[in-house]
Amino acid sequence: MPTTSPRLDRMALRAQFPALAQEVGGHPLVYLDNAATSQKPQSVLDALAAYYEDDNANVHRGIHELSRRATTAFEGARVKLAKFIGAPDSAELVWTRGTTEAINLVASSWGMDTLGDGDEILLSSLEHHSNIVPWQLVASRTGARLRYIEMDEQGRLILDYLPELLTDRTRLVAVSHISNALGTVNPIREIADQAKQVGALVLVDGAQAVPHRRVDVQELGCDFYAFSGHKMCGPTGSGGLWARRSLLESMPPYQGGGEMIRMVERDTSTWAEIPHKFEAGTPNIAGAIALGAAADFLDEVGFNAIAEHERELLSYALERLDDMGGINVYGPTDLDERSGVISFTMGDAHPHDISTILDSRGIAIRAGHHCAQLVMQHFGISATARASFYLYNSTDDVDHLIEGLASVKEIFGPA
Ligand code: 7TS
Repeated sequence: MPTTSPRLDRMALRAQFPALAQEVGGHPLVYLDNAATSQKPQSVLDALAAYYEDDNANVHRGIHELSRRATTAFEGARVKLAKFIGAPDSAELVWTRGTTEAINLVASSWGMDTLGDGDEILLSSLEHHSNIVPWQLVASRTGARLRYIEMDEQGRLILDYLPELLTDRTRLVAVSHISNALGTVNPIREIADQAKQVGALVLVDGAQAVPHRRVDVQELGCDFYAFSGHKMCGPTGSGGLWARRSLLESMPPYQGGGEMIRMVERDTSTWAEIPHKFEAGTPNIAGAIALGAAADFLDEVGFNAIAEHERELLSYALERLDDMGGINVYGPTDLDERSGVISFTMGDAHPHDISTILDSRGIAIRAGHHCAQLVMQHFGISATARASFYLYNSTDDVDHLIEGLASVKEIFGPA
């Protein structure tokens, strides 16, 4: 495996992830469930521990040393993450529990405030449920209508129909940057450019993109960008929403409580400046700080090296699966149009059985509908098995997967 970065020296890189060193059922762990969540490097674990061991205090309120330190680290992480995704201004980055909360924030605040009868929200049938259900909730309360960009037989969005789908009623286009169920990489800039022509806003679900490639929210031309920390080497319960300043300033608060007000009176209140207006209550301070450490870690490895490595793994795995035969891989065949996610089925073997057999060999993959039931419906299936790669995976991991699948084949017979 060529290494373009010393950090991508596989053994050295793996050694930084303590959870990868364990055995499962007497086998070395082969972790291929990275689209669900990534493992965490020691530097992120250290940042979490250091906050609780040394600086533990609430932010923005205490006039004492620990609170000052906690606030500096918390707001420093915001600046770091804003830069990480190309945001022009760190006040435009709202901390959330992850992608789901970020999208719900936009739906509840912007959606409930501005949408009305007959307005249209354009989604895609590739979406994770967290970029569908919040819009269904808003649509049912506002009278807005949901429409969908459909996908082709390879799970690529059919953009030929976009000009007809985008009308003067379209208020929002909400699409994923990369599909978690198929790995399809969507041409966001192209979609955003067309959406702008009818004056629609664009929300991008970046849960599967920010961990794997350099994201620049300005280059993408979107208005909202949501992401999760736990898929990018950061802690669970961390993540964010980026939105243009003018939008955040015009949106009403999402939740009410401490931290988000300027002044409270008996019947009314006024709001704090962005981003605090959207951050009611004590935030996930340790999570934000450790997410900053995750961003540092990924920057140090470098996205060119990460992307190149994942593409090599994807190409190697697809070749080996093809050689094996009897495996139906979903998603685009052109590697330029997909990321390191391989969703597949194998004849009569149920994806849950595949996953259970692999688990007995220490191999972690995911099986199910991947919170993307519209994708499953499109292909007329109820579930797939899904292996997903990250920077610490190796061709050895792929070899173990192939051996495991060979034993599935033995049990279920050829497809
Ligand atoms: N959007 C996409 C594209 C996702 O892949 C996920 C999580 C979410 C949104 C929700 O992110 P959360 O961090 O708020 O939960 N995807 C998966 C998955 O594929 N397997 O487990 C979680």
